[in-house]
Amino acid sequence: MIQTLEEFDAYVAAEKKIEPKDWMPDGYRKTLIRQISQHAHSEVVGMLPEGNWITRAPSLQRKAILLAKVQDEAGHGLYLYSAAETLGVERSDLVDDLLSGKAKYSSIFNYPVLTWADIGAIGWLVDGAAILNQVPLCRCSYGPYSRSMIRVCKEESFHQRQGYSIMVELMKGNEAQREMAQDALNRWWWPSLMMFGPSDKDSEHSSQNMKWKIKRFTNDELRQRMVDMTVPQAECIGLKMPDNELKWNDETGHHDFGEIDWDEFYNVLAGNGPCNKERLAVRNKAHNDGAWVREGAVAYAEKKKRKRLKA
Ligand code: BYC
Repeated sequence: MIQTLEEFDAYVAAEKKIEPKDWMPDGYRKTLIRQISQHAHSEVVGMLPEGNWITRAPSLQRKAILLAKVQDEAGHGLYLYSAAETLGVERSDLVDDLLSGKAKYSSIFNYPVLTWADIGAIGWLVDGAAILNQVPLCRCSYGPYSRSMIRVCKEESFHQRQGYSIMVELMKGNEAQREMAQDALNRWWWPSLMMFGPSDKDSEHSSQNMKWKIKRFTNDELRQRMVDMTVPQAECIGLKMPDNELKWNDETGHHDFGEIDWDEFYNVLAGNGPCNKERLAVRNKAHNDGAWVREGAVAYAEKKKRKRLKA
């Protein structure tokens, strides 16, 4: 068991995992609680935009797939809240911070889902971005977080494929369907790039979190990967990226791309995106409506405890 800063540093340097009972710097604990809880909230709020489309999926098969995907997100939220709890916080406090609007969750879930093609774009782009961000987190220095990411990434990979497959189908369809797919890409592309966080020069946590091996790549490195990975996928099915400055750069071996609208990003983070208020209102209602389930679970646990004590 790690007991000193020297041992902690040596473990991190040797790529060994830090476990809940190990000694760790306060800042390490704090940043992990912040990141893991924000991540958990994102999974939970992420169910809302897609959940709205379960009843409107165009076929039984698409409905079953979407239902499974949304359930997966709930599971991801649960693993992540559990991982956060290993750091000494209560899940109910984390949830309270989400419900009151104090805690952050991913900016991406504050945009409206207007058509079925948006469900395709979300799977393809949002889950695509999630995979790029989360695969390196499987190697994060904190054991419980890194292990929870393994299963999450496997499931995200299926989510990404289901999204791309919706886009492929729409692009094989009639003109109206192709326009719907293009319109969804136009609206989701820039917000998806914002998912990776502020540019490196403005990212306050990156440098320390890289030293602690929580983060393995910077926000801009992962964003560049997203662009390089997605552009050929769009071209392959006849979609045009909504960025006039996008072009391949032979010298760097990457795509150059346009500037993100950072005012929009910070505005969404400040709670003023198109759907921030609606998302929190729906989440609060779901929490209040579910009070009886929590009360029932607590009563049952107490009954079992009483029985155990009697025996
Ligand atoms: N949205 O110093 P920085 C999913 C905040 S779930 C909102 O670069 P860091 C999915 C950041 O938290 C997707 N806030 O921070 C689910 C920090 O705020 P505080 C979620 C953002 O931590 C369902 C401040 O800006 N994924 O994919 O080094 C269905 C400064 O940023 C955002 C995760 O949570 C944003 N986009 O890097 C489908 C992955 N970006 O706390 C899909 C885990 C930044 O100082 N998280 N902020 O007030 C991470 O990898 C990192 O936390 C981030 C940010 C890359 C997001």
